[in-house]
Amino acid sequence: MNTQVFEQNLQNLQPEQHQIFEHEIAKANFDLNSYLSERKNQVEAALAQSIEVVYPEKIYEAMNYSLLAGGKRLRPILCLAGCELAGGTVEMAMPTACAVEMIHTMSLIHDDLPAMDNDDYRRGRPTNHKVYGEDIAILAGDGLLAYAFGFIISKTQDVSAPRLLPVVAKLSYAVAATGLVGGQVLDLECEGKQAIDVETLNFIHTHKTGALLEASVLCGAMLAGADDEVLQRLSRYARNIGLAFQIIDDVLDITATSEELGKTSGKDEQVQKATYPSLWGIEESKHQARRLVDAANIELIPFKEKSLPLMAIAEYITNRTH
Ligand code: GRG
Repeated sequence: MNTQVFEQNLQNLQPEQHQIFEHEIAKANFDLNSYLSERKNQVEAALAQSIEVVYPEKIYEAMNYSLLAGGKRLRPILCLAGCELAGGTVEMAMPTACAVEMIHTMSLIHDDLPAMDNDDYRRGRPTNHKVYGEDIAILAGDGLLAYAFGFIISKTQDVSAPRLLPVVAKLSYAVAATGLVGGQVLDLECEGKQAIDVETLNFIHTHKTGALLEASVLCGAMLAGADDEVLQRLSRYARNIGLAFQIIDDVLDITATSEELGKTSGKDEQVQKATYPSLWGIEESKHQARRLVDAANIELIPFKEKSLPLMAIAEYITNRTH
């Protein structure tokens, strides 16, 4: 790859010139599909070994039922990519990558419960409570959440304790009322209200969806000892892709089938939920997502060719079909 041309082109980038990113990624011969499938396989292998089924078997089976049900594994892949960009290794970040997927999975289990979104279908299978009952599904979520933090601390190698502690704290605040839980509460409060403004919608999704995506990238980079300048760039990158991810999620809820999504499509319309397409329409929503991805990628320019995986993941977020 001609790094100099890459750098010059990207330095002059205007937010609307997303073709330049696509062009540079293609020119660098970066094969996103191979990258994603390789990382996904590594994550699947690590997750498959992460929870041993012991007595009382039922709870471990319920945890593994949802954890090992597939999914895009976007958050763990972001964590590994954040670590590699900052000079670390996949091995160093894998326990944290598994932990973010455990936390994400528990949030899906709880989100699907009758008291929340009340859904029967997730990751192409009946939801956890449909198989194990509500009591066990709640406990499976609790079990995954608590286990995730211990897993980072006990399984991470080649990272000093002073470097590991802030990673655990960052992840904790991303999940707490300061992050995912807070976003979910506001989401519940806004249920049935179509007339919410874009600031409220942004608050919900920067917390409910964005906080864990951001923590995934940042925790990966923190494990590798990234400095503040790098972390701030990655934070802005992640906030932008987090919102773009949610906008596309809202669009796909309208345009994709349940089979494609592996979860019930058309749910937002059914429960009269305020979404980005309900505020802006589908085409403008896609345009806004595109702008956010461009803004995200601009943050990565100083990292030159090291930025290619994160840039390509950002492109994938707007082009995805499920
Ligand atoms: C975290 C303590 C704690 C409680 C949970 C229920 C709840 C509080 C929060 C809801 C969080 C939630 C479900 C956010 C939606 C995020 C989102 C867009 C999920 C879909 O993610 P994908 O598309 O799914 O990455 P896959 O299946 O591919 O992993």
